[in-house]
Amino acid sequence: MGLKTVSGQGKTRMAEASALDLNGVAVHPGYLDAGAQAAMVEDLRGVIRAAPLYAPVTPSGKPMSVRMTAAGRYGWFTDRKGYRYEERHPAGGAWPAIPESVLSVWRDLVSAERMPDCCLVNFYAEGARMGLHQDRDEADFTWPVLSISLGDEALFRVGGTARKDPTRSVWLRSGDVAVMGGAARLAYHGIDRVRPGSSALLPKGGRINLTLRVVD
Ligand SMILES: O=C(O)CCC(=O)C(=O)O
Repeated sequence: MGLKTVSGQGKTRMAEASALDLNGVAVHPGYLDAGAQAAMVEDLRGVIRAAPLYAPVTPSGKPMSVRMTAAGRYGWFTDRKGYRYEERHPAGGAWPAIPESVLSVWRDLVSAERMPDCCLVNFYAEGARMGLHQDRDEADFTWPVLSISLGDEALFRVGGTARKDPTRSVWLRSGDVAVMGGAARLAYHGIDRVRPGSSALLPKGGRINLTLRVVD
């Protein structure tokens, strides 16, 4: 597989020229090199300082195993009142801006015309997972969802647009980027498990997933 060099932020990333196709989801293995991953984590420390990770609860009252925060105009949010986008962190402040290092991945792989409104930050400690679901709280499904993996490896499962459709899985590694667009925009997807200690990117271990979405 050939490699192409992508520049952005004055840094150089190596991106594989062709993506893997997982039920229509384009997975770009090794999209961010080690330097770009470390720089992005540094930017995310600023996001988390301004908008600390919190423990979300589903509408049925079940605690989610991931911890969450967000950057951008909106944060995706869940509590007993339902799934929705909120303009403020639960502590009351506006969400911080989406770091340029993150926006540059969106620009490279999705669009330079329209930036995402929300960068959801999911943190997976050991044992955290995310059940099979569709991303459908946005107004316009013509915009893809872009997802960046940092830290420990995670088993990513993707099905079709019906819950019963057959699924396929791939291990997402630190620096991988997945784009869910076209027919796969509404594909069911989830994280079955994380492999603890599989990456040294985060000093205390774990996995960060960034999910970028156009909301309205
Ligand atoms: O952690 C991941 O890779 C997927 C996250 C996800 O599916 C979501 O936030 O909707």
